[in-house]
Amino acid sequence: MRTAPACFLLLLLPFSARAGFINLDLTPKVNANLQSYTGGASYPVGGQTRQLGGVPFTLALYNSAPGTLGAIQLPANNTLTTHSFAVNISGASRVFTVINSAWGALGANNGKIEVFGSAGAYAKLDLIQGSTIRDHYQGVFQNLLTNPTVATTRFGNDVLDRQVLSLPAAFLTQSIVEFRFSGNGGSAGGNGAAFLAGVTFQSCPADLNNDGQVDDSDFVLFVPAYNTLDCRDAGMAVGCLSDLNSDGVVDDTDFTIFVVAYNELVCP
Ligand SMILES: [Ca+2]
Ligand SMILES: [Ca+2]
Repeated sequence: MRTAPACFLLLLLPFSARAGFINLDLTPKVNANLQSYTGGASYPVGGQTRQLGGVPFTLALYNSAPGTLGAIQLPANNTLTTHSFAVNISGASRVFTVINSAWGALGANNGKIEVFGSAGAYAKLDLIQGSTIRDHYQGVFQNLLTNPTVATTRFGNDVLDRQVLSLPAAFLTQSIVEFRFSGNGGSAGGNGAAFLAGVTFQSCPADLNNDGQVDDSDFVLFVPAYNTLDCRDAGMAVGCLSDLNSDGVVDDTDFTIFVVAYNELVCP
């Protein structure tokens, strides 16, 4: 609580604060090089951590080769394909992904991401063309994207779209033990085959400046987002991370979540 003396908090913080963002390394399952895709030479290369839609992601290399950008590409063969990662992440509130597709047709369901808790907690995000994902190259196939929680970063004529999955409260007391990316790749050149280029888990989302506590420094970041309201507004901070419940607007619901974390002060 905020009534603790400052000297006590100074002693406490180094031992209780934790990293807000935890990056998943996709390298073991990378099977494609996005640099070789249409327009893909404009993409950043792997082997670095890069901010996309306000969130840091660890970008992978393809076959450890310099100048590549690794991704996990679902095949375009109408066969359900599943990529699973065993993880151990406690206290997560949100999962961010970087997903686009090769090709795409409006409305097609190209798969899903799922997270599984240590005691049965579960959450998923469907990968629907026009809502949460689209073709990576802007100009052909399906380029529409309507979900206000998806944040786009442009690289020439290509994009990387960052999705967010808000987790139910059960994940605050259960560890995430598995992350899963799966889908039916559709037909070659047709409905769309999704690829995954980044995964980042987040705890303590109200810690907007990512320093391990929720205080006035975060409040001054929250207020302009609250006043802007709509995540699609050009004046909104990149990634709209103040939208704590991931519904596309920063409103009283988010403020209520923020206040609870502010009163706790130190991230759990
Ligand atoms: Ca903070
Ligand atoms: Ca919201």
